Amino acid sequence: MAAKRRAPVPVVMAMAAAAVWVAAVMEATMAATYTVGAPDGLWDMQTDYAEWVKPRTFHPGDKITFTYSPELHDLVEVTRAGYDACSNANNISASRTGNDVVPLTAVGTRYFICGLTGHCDSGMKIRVDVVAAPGPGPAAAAGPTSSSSSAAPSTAAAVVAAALLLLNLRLPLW
Ligand SMILES: [Cu+2]
Repeated sequence: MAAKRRAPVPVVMAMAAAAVWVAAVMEATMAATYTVGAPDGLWDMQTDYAEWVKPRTFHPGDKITFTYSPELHDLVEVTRAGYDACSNANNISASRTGNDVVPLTAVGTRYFICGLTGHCDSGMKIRVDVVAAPGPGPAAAAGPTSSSSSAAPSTAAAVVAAALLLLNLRLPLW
């Protein structure tokens, strides 16, 4: 039945669109959003951020959200030097919405502090290492963390490949 070679063009296009849609959904579910400090804390004076980042692995495409009361805190992205010195004098960016979403766009280390006097010195500072997502193969399963974002591109590619295969065979999907 795979030899039935008369799928009308609209069906083929619908299937291609479905493949793209599936791939997009896969990508969306693979990229993770983390609320800084959650679930036990938030962006506050109590959370130990070194402990918070330890079991987590951040990849490009992930996002981190800083949730806090803007009356009490703010968010300043700083350089390594600013982080070490708790200084926001040469900040990279600053925001104070109380719900600041920061996309982790690339591999590298990001530094954030609270800019209010004394807060960074009291521990309100976080360093986030963004590392490349593992490639295809066993390495993806061997990681110590359970980050759901591993192997996103390769999985999405596999879905597209499978969808294209189905498309080629013209199996009756619906
Ligand atoms: Cu603060």
